[in-house]
Amino acid sequence: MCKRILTASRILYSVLISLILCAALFTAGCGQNNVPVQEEKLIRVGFSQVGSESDWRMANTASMISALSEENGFELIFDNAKQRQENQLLAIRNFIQQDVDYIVLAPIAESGWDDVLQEAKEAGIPVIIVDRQIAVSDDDLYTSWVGSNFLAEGQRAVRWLEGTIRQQGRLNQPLRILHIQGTDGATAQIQRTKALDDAVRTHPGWTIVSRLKGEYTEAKAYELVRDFLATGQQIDVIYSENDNMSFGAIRALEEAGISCGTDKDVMIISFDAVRDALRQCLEGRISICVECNPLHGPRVASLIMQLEAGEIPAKLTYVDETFFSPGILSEELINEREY
Ligand code: GZL
Ligand code: ZN
Repeated sequence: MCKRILTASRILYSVLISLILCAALFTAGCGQNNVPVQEEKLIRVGFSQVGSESDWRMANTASMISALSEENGFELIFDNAKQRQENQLLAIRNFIQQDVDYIVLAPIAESGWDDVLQEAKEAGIPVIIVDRQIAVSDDDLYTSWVGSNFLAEGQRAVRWLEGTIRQQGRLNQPLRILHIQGTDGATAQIQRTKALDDAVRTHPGWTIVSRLKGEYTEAKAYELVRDFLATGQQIDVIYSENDNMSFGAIRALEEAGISCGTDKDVMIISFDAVRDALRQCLEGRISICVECNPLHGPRVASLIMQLEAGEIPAKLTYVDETFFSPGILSEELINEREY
């Protein structure tokens, strides 16, 4: 009898233990109020980038990737459009298909976005624009924009040019300008060009000898400037709408035996102020580097966190920028910069 009681109680005991163990295992994965602990939900962001045409663009991409990282709470889906708008439209439609939480667009040009942004709006996906701006029929098609005041950049450049020409005592002499433009229809191209056109209009002696479409790339600018110089036309200034095109122009000028610098044959005005351009400026080949800040990642991340918290962010956020000329620059200043 006793043996039987012993066995029965042993069975009861082991059933009890296994029940307690099961309960413990089951509750282990649960929070206080017995709700399954959710995996930390990542914020899914689709980012359509213009391409990788310039040092500036690479720095912009690096800034976005490091800010929209998993440890910062994001799942980033990145698309490089290789400088073709149709690839950006495709990327945005893919992001809508994947039902991302946010779309970030660095638009190659200002026009052509109404339809695809209407589709994003109908899908309930907020769109943040970075860098260049978009011209849309309804500003509600995007939530916020972060970027540069490109007109102010251009005005900084022409004000510096006027001051330098005055110092050289040649303000009322003819000034022959070679204008190398960025991608047609990009806000940076439109507004940097407007600043130059306004300055030429107010300085009778200034003329634009030729406008070259350099697409923001070194290779294209080199080709166009080399062919221009072969015509034998004389110039005093190159107004180059980004540093990579300036690098191409410098290569073509030096091949043609033309010196670059403020007191040399040709003065070069350049935009972006990436590290290699600052080096060329310190060495005197570029006369002024007008800064264009590519580090939009942290601003975009904080915009998204504001939206996540139900706040309404500013519609437009301009980044801070300055300019550099040889006198201001030093090796240590250049080494401290992030791009
Ligand atoms: C400016 C940006 C331009 C840079 C170029 O914010 O759109 O595009 O000036 C880049 O270097 O290619
Ligand atoms: Zn539970």
